[in-house]
Amino acid sequence: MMDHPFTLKISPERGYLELFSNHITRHLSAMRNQFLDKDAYESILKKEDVLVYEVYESKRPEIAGELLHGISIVHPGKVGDEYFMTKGHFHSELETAEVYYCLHGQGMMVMETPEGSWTVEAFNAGDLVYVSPRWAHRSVNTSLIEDLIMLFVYPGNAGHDYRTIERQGFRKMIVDKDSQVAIVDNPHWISPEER
Ligand code: S6P
Ligand code: ZN
Repeated sequence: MMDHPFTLKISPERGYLELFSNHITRHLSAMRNQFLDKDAYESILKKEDVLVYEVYESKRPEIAGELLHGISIVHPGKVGDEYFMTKGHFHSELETAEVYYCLHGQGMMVMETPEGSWTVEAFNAGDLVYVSPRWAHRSVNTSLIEDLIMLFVYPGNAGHDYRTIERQGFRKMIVDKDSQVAIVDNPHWISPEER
């Protein structure tokens, strides 16, 4: 099958959404055990199952050669001291990269390799973050007021491995420490030696 090229309008006026064909919503209830502060998590959840982030995908075949793309929106907020963030994942096909372009807001990309190397990239609107092959990635909204809106592009055959991060966590967490954004160790992280 040969698809015809196409253009998508991406603009704040259109809510970034026009012609996107799949809408994924992740509420707090879908993020159990991802945030460190369990009491804060339960107490927010008791009041409301808040929408933490959403993704608008332009559906393409999930095969090598295609480029999957869409918009992710991480809403502002915290669970305890920890900023709202995505679940985060490795690509099942580990040797696949991803590009994120920040359209609005500010954030941090938390990344790590299966061997436990880690890095955190801070970015603002207009910045591009390149996630190299092999690096798990999680986007964190470090604003408590504005949405973090990103365009992402990655290979069609990448796939998602959420289970590894659900099990071992990310090594670093992004928290609000005395009204400053801070990178701290995750005390629950399971190191490669412990796995
Ligand atoms: C997919 C890409 C993004 C994320 C989105 C939500 O490879 O990295 O589209 O899916 O940022 O994050 P997550 O971790 O819930 O998939
Ligand atoms: Zn990805």
